[in-house]
Amino acid sequence: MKVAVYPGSFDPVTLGHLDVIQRASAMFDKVVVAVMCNSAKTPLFTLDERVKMLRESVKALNNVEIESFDGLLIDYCKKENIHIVIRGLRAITDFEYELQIAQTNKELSHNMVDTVFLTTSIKYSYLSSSVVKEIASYNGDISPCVSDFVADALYKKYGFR
Ligand code: COD
Repeated sequence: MKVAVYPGSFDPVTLGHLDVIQRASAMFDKVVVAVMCNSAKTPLFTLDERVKMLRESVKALNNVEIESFDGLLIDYCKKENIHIVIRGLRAITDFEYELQIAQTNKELSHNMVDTVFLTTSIKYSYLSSSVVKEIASYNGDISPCVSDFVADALYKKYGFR
């Protein structure tokens, strides 16, 4: 069985992330979406909230599971016996960061973990969780960027609901 993990902060999950999850779920027997900690970012949503939003988002996809992990990605991969990591690429600016993570994970795992990159769908190429949070914090329209329940949660966080 071909299993892949799609790790990220998902703070919160956007339609860009969901597009990658849908496409990956058609390529692999099982996709585990792992909500992880990125030490460079301070999350708006708790781990629990991010997991719940993702579970709600992927409930129609039978071969997708949502998990969370506090630690190194390669330790999660080792624990779950997963050898493929999925990451998304939007622009050249993503590339340097993503390549560094991919090579680090490959080295740290002694070549046991490889990364597969899915390029963004053009309509979501501008989308990031940070952009969505910025728009929501000014009560702007985020309906083209996230699901309705994620939009609700964002407006609540910023005191607009
Ligand atoms: N279209 C396509 N892809 C997208 C889009 C979009 N619109 N938006 C985001 N993506 C991609 C991103 O490029 C990324 O590949 C993925 O979706 C997740 O994005 P984020 O922003 O939610 O997640 P990140 O980049 O903050 O996740 C980083 C991790 C948490 C995975 C990383 O920090 C990590 O592995 N942490 C655990 C500790 C560890 O193992 N560190 C060692 C690695 S150096």
